Amino acid sequence: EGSGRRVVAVGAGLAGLGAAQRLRGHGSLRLLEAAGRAGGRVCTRPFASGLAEMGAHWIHGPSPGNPVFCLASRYGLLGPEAAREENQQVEAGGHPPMPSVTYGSSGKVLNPKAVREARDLFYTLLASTRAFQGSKEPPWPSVGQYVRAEIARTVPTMAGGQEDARQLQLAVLAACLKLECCISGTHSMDLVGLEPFGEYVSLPGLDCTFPGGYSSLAERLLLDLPAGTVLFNKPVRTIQWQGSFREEGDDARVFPVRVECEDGDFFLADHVVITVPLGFLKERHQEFFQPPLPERKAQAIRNLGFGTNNKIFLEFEQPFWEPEQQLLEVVWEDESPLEEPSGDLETNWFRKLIGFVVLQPPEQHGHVLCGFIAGKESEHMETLSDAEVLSAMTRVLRTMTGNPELPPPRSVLRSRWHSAPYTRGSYSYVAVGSSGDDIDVLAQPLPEDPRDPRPLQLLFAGEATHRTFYSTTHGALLSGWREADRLNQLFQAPVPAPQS
Ligand code: 6YU
Repeated sequence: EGSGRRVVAVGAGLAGLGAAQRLRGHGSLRLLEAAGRAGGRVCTRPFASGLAEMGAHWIHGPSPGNPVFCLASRYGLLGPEAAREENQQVEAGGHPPMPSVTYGSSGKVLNPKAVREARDLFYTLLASTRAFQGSKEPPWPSVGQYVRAEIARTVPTMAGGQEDARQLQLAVLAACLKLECCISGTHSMDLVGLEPFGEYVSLPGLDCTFPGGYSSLAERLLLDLPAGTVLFNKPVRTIQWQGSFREEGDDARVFPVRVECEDGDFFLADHVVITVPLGFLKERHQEFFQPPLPERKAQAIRNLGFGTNNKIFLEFEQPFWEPEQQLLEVVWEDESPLEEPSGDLETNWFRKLIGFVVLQPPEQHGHVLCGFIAGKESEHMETLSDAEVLSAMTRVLRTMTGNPELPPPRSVLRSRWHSAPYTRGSYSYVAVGSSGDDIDVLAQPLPEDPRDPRPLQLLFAGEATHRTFYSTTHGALLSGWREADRLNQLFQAPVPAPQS
């Protein structure tokens, strides 16, 4: 029986909420959350006349194998489109097609055929990275180096050898690499390991959004928990483990773990489920755990990648785009993946922006574009004022549309995931020098010895602990369920007779 076991979970994102959902009814559970709300990187805010997703945007691969899709459907949180059988069968391989227009920095819309040709080449190259999964000797350490080497090989025959057309293809390929940086949440694809890249699994289904906001899922999960389970504004400062802690006035029970909050409050526990983001762990793991984590675990935290992808929402009085367009892409026509990008963040940061998704439907959202920008440029953007971001975006759009009078957006809202002290970035990737094994090491509970008389003191969940679905909401949810199941199994196991 699990009754009497005390469990603390740290972090009320989808991993923490998922764990809490499955632990209901077993022992006593407290969920400590640093912020004043649940959801973590699922974060919907009001903007313009509708909603803005500051974090997770889509259900990636909404189909029966996706637990976020299943839960959201069960709770009735999705629109009729998402529920359609045909939508659940689309194999988009993580790059769903959207009606789009591609603007060039010369102020003209680029020839869709030329753009498609370059993009097809890029996705063929990206798909070919799968061949290196498990390879002992991949030709290059990173996805970026591999893709660029392959591009260099095709340059002589590219666009029939016509110089102008070739330059355009290269510029589009440079834009494709930036988009991939957003998808992987990294500064450069040169940081993303080639061999492990193919381990990430994309599920079938045409990516969909939550009409009432992604946060409606977190709120629904919260609602199902017994009142008082979650304590908000309770950042945890340290987790002491392998200890012998007693509650004042109760000498009978001894707990191996003591969780101390920044406000001095503390909680004694048998088990702690840790769901804080990898970015937080990277920065704080040394002081956060006492004693510190075993070297293997610390190494995995250092090895795995955690970068930044941010969004910039712009509200316009009137749309300058056509109603059917869902994606406005930008291409800097003087760029090439074969040349070093200009390293000057302050003057050129906005060149990393890949373009804008049009929020649909306009009747709900107003005329709103959502820009995406990854990497160091994105982190630099976080340090600027709203007015500076708005004016840079206005300049980009005027350049791209060739209309120097294009009215500036009426308002701006952006995410700042790198500066967020309890996140420190957007999501994880498998960096050069790490592998899927590091994800499994990160996910291993502690103490390591399975015969330890006080097992499962520290359990690790969160998107970065899911080997094939890292960087997603379904990866996060599944990781929370996984650790709850681990505990539930322990609680159901017969208690061994005390040894004399
Ligand atoms: C998805 C999508 N999406 C965009 C952007 C971001 C993310 N993701 P949480 O952080 O949620 O919870 C931890 C909690 O812990 C948190 O509340 C903290 O406050 C708290 N905490 C921390 N420290 C604490 C302390 N000391 N004490 C107490 N509490 C503490 N995922 O499925 N679809 O469209 C996007 C996107 C801008 C930032 C996303 C998307 C990622 C998800 O948001 C994220 O994985 C989960 O929400 C994390 O949940 P969690 O519980 O683990 O942590 C090949 C290959 C490539 C691989 N990548 C391809 C996939 C593409 C990923 N997609 C991203 C795209 C977008 C647009």
